[in-house]
Amino acid sequence: MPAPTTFNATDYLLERNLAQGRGDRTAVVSTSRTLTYTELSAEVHRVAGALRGLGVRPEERVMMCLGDDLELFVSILATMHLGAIAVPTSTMLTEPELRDLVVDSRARIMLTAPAFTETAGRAARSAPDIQHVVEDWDAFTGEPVERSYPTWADSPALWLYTSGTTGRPKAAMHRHADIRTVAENYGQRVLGIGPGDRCLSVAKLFFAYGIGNSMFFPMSVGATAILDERRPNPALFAERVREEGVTLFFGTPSFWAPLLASDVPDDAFSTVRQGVSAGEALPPRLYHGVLDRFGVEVLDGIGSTEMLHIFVSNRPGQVHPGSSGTVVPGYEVEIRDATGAVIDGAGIVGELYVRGDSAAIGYWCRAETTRQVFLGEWMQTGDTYVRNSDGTLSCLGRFNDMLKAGGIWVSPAEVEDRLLQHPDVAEAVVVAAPDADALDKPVAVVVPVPGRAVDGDELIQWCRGTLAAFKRPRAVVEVPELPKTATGKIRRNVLRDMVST
Ligand code: 3SK
Repeated sequence: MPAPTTFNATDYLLERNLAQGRGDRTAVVSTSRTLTYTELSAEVHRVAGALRGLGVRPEERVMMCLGDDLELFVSILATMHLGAIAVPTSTMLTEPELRDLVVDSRARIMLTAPAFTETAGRAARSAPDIQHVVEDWDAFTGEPVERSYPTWADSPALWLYTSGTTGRPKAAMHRHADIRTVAENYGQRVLGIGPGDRCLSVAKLFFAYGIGNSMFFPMSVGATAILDERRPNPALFAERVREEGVTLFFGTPSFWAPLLASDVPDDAFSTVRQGVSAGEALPPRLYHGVLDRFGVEVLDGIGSTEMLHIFVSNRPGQVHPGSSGTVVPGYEVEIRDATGAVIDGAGIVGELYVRGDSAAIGYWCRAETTRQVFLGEWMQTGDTYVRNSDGTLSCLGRFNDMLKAGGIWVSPAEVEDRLLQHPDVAEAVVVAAPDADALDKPVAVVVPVPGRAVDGDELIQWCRGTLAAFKRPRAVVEVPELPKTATGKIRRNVLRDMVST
């Protein structure tokens, strides 16, 4: 039997740049420090030593809850360098939400920071398998590990938790090879990224979209990543674009909409050669607004955590507003009807399926869900799509009930559970409704307990108590009863129409 191919993603992203004479180039600029590729390599080896000091072994999960700064950037690379699995998690979750992930992953180590003591620190300390919680980064050091572990292309490298198409968060498991695949397919072949590019992303490193934008794409060609751990406020990010001479800017519709409503100067993005948008469909109004006012052409595309990055995208100079564009090199897509038959023609609505080499190997400990989503080489996206007569593809929403708010999956069931814990609520349903910018946000439709009335603001506050802010309903609509089918199923489409008008 031939030996598997040895391939380590940290070698590809980091050491290859040193070997190819790019060691003096700037690899990463955070709000606190700037590192060349040579300096970054030394940091990665040092943190790998610290991890080894904690007994980290190849293929063991190392969980991280950190903002977009050097500690997180270096930790991800150091973990993969050791052959272990990097598990960056959202910094937006509450303690119970994070605890579920820590327990699910069975990680022994949590890398975090004092800013997250109340969430990640507490979540980790109460999880049965955790043995080390690292918060003091000055003390976290060790004998440098110079040589990477000889992982195979198929070895697990990165887990990303997603609510995805089926509610309960689950870890999509990615291989070392997937990282090179997305860097080449989208970063290089679609964006044409080169060593002179300077990348800034509003999506953070714990998202698939963010880690591609801020790590895989720039490092795959010796370019520069600009990190910013702050919330993506238009004025702050526009300032950063100008200060750092950003050339590739990765946004989401939830960023472009407030940017257009802000008084950011019209020349603020003059260094940007290309804008990118993902997370949810970019309304044409936002595309034209950003182009007309800031002179930035924004490429809308669709990706998924399961495919690691974008697999359908518009192309530079050939944008079809209101569409996700065409399939990215290295992928194939099909639109299928409810029986699974492939729809060939234009104008017929169906569900989008994709195949390509960056597909996750499955979800950690979710055999049934894995079998439902990964069908041989194909992955069922859960998105409703239509092929336009010019060959481009347009997204029409979700095939099931999951919704996306600000580009992040929200499970209605999770929010409904919380609402139902309130003593005044008898029944609750959460659906997506477009806001003033035509971007979906969760809205709760509730039936009060007989004899009681609900207070919308109080219910929203109630949700804030245990749910991450992006999941909270933005509005509450009180109804005397819910529309149901003859078999008692809630007619969510009726409620969606009701709150959307
Ligand atoms: O939501 C998307 O479109 C997306 C894009 C790139 C990577 C990951 C995701 C979820």
